[in-house]
This record gives sequence, C-alpha cells and structure tokens, in this order.
Amino acid sequence: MIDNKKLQTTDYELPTSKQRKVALITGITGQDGSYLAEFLLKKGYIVHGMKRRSSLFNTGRIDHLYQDPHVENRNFILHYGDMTDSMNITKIIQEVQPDEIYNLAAMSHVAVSFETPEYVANADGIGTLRILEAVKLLGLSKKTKIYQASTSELYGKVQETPQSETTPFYPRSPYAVAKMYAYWITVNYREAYDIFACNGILFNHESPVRGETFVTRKITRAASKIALGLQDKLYLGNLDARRDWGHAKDYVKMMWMILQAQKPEDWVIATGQTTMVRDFVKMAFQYVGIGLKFEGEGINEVGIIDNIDTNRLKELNLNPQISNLKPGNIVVAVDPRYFRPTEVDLLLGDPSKAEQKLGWKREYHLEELVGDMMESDLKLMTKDVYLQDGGYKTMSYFE
Ligand code: NDP
Ligand code: GDR
Repeated sequence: MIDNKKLQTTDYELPTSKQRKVALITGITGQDGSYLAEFLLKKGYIVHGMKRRSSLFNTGRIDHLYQDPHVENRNFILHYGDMTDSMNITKIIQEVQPDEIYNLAAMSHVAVSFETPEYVANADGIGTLRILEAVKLLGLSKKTKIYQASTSELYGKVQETPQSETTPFYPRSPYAVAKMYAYWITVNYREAYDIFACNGILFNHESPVRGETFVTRKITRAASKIALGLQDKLYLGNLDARRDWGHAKDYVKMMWMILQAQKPEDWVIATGQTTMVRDFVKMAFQYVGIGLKFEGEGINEVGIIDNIDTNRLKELNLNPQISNLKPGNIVVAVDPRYFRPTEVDLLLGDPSKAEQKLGWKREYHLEELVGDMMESDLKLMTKDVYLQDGGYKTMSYFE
C-alpha cells in the first residue's frame, strides 16, 4: 500500500550531517552559485541549491556537480524554488536546516531591471526578506548564518572614490534600489534578532561562465567570433563606463570567508583597479592578435583594426586570411539601444577592510581574467566553425 504521509514529505534522503556543514545556495544555477557550490563541496560541505523550474534544462553551469537522486548519501541536492514564493522558501529552509545560507538568487541584469522593475523589487528585494523571516520564524536565528549578495551598484552615482563600506549609497536602477532594500533588511535583522547576517558588497566579477549579455562576456564572445570569421561587428553601448572587474573564483571564496568571520559585518570586495569598457574591448581583441584603435565620438565612435599579429593568430590556430581581419576594417560600433536611462559611470572599490581583517587576497588580475575568458570562448566558438563546416546551422545572439 502507498504510504501517503511519506509521499507528502521530501522525496530524498537527507545525508547525515553530524560533522559536515550544510549550506543552502539560492541562485545555484548562476555564475557565482556554480563556483561557490564547487568551492564548498571541496571544503566538505553538503550543498543544497535552489533552482527555478524552466522549460529547458537550466543547469549547464552545475552539470559537472550533479548527482543522481537515486544515489545514497548525496552531497549535492537541488530543490525547485523561487525567490517570490515565501512558502516554498520556508519549506526548503525547514527541510535543509542549513548552517549557512548564501542568497545569490536575483534578476541580476541592470539594464533588464528597467524593463521589469516590479518583478526585480519582488525577487531581489522582498526575496531577501523572505529568507531572513523564514530563518527567524523557524527558530534558526542562532544556527543559520546568512550571506546576502549585495553589490557595488548601490554606490551608483558615486559620492566618493574609491568606494568603501562607509561610502553613502545612491542607487541608479530598479535593480540597485531593490538591492538597497535587501542590504538594509539584512542589517536590520542582524541588529533586531541577532542573526549572523552579512552583506558582501561585491564589485563586478566575471569568468568564462559569466552570463552572455553582461558586457565582458559579450565582448570576449564577439572577439572570439570575429577572429574565427563567424561575426563581422560588435555593437556596444556606453564605452566610457568604468568598472572594477575581478574574477568570480576569487570572490566566491570571500563569500565563505565572510561567514567564517568572528562577527557579522558588511564587506567590500573589489580589486582596487578600474578599467573603461573600451579598454576591456582592446584587451580582448589583443589576446587574439588584433590591435584596435578607436575613432569618432558618441554614437559615431568605432573600433577599427589597426594592426594584426599574424604569428599570434597562427599560434592560436586562427586563419589570418579571414576577410574581415584587415587593418582599416571596423569591428566595433556603438548602438544606443544599449544605453541605460540612468548610468553608473565609475566604480572603483577599496577592499582594504577585507584584506586586513579577513586576510583576503585575490589571485587573478585583469589580464588573467581576460585570458581565461578568451581562451574559453575561443574553444566554445571553434565548435561553431566545426558545426558550420559540417553543414549545421549555428545560432547568433546579439543582445
Ligand atoms: P546570475 O545572473 O549569473 O545568476 C542569478 C541566479 O539567480 C541564477 O541561478 C538565477 O536562476 C537565479 N534567479 C533569478 N531569479 C530568481 C528567482 N526569482 N527565484 C530563484 N532564483 C532566481 O548572477 P551572478 O551569479 O553573477 O550573481 C549572483 C548574485 O550576486 C546576484 O544576486 C547578483 O545580483 C549579485 N552580484 C553579482 C555581481 C557580479 O558581478 N556577478 C556583483 C555584485 C552582486 P536562472 O539560472 O534560472 O536564471
Ligand atoms: P553591470 O554589468 O551593469 O555593471 O552589473 P554590465 O556588464 O551589464 O555593464 C557594465 C557596463 O558596461 C556598459 N555597457 C554595456 N553593458 C552591457 N550589458 N551590454 C552592452 O552592450 C554594453 N555596452 C556598454 C554598461 O552600460 C555598464 O556601464 C553587473 C551585474 O552583474 C550586477 O548584477 C552586479 O550587481 C554589478 O555588475 C556589480
């Protein structure tokens, strides 16, 4: 006979967790979620992750960690969930009884947040409240530590440079405003209920698995495709914007360090170096031996091939005969559709507190980050060349 009671409870056996710490990661299918899951598994954690139901598989970044639900004593377990659903969040936290929650789930694209402001307020802002309140209601305030993924976007129209933990906020997008609520509700629950809840104010961090529509990945994908003859031109928005770009691998380590600190606090994580979008473009193209120069102004500015290092192209097995790879050809142009109604012009973080008090030190510098992303995207795009040579169609997205 079917035991209905059993069916109503969880469909998996929770692994024993006497010595092993248990972490719950929201946003586990995202860039940071995937690196953090890898990091915590290596540290011996049992990792639970919340993923959204999607009409297609959306687990590409964590497939290498996936474990068959039929395997006993799994240490990597996924739960369906959504930041907009309080009951679901409470149920997951109750089942998992986590020692640490990393709240990484968010609609994280600043430009898209202007299109879906109400949803972003719900998922990114109130979603954080749902987690804090669930921990409080379930009596886990003393057990469960919480990391909130806060952001340098809070500084927006910056009030001082560099930005540190004491710099006043001036958010410039629905995303940043929602994250501002999440920041302060985290501080409030820490002060009101003595929960070990912390904000990591992270500056931009990128990697080979960065979402394809963020500017760095859009650039490394396009530079790879142009070098392979798969694309003619890259269209971008504001080339003057400056960002403090680090590597996601260095930043997820810091998320963990923040929850191992003596007391709950808020921390800035940054490289202390800022770079213009235009210069990131130059670095990416230079990786494949294409020297660029920029001419013109505003929406008429273009990136033109200045010189070509054929030895570098050959070293990377690229074909110097590709028709578009000629000095004088325009490979970058500005498209105003990528401008934002309000822009964040300059971000430059001061990570001294994290460096001095937690001993955090980054391993990747910008050149290595660009190299890592370019190497990966060149490999990825080379697959498209093989597919096209074999007569198959490949997709081109220009978002
Ligand atoms: P991604 O966009 O790569 O990942 C976001 C994750 O959140 C995905 O797993 C996504 O699921 C999930 N998600 C989105 N909406 C919901 C929802 N309603 N319910 C449940 N899950 C949801 O972001 P990153 O990994 O780059 O960033 C992680 C966090 O850190 C985000 O909160 C971001 O705002 C913040 N942040 C990021 C910085 C960066 O430079 N990367 C800097 C500072 C802060 P799905 O895969 O289904 O879309
Ligand atoms: P950002 O990242 O808004 O800083 O938010 P993004 O890479 O989208 O933009 C960085 C800067 O580049 C300019 N830009 C373009 N951006 C995009 N996406 N596409 C373009 O074509 C383009 N051209 C120029 C932008 O205007 C901007 O100035 C990221 C996200 O990960 C957030 O979730 C996170 O909180 C912050 O970083 C810190």
